[in-house]
Amino acid sequence: MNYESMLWSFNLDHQIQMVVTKVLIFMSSAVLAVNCFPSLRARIPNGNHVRNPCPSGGVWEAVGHFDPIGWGELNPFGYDFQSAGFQWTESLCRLDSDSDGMTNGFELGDPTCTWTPNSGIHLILNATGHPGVCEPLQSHLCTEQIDVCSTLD
Ligand SMILES: [Ca+2]
Repeated sequence: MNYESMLWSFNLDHQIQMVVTKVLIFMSSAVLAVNCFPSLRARIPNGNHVRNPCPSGGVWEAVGHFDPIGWGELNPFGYDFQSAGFQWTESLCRLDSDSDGMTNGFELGDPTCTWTPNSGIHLILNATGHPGVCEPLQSHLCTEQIDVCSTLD
């Protein structure tokens, strides 16, 4: 192999490495963008205890996502939480992200919007609903929205 072909081979290898590196970086970013971060649950009241209102039941682990385990698209609460810098703010608390007539704070057991992650305030109220899924599912407000449960069951 002469010098010129070695150089060409090196350049091709280098270019392939650069493409592979860019693809890996892009894929990592995409995964981070759509996957939930379990630590975010501690930033909202009752973040580990939001029940799944769909027939499949259980706990909705990723409250800000349409998928209960956290992959994929953010739900309306997820977008509002993101807009709030992933912090439980009074304005986020007073929003009704899923347009079901109940504030996010009411649904997450903080109706007075006084809870903060580090305040030591222990909620005495349980989450009453899901701030990103319109409930009750069969109410007139919800039947006009995306049927979240149909994608799960
Ligand atoms: Ca609501």
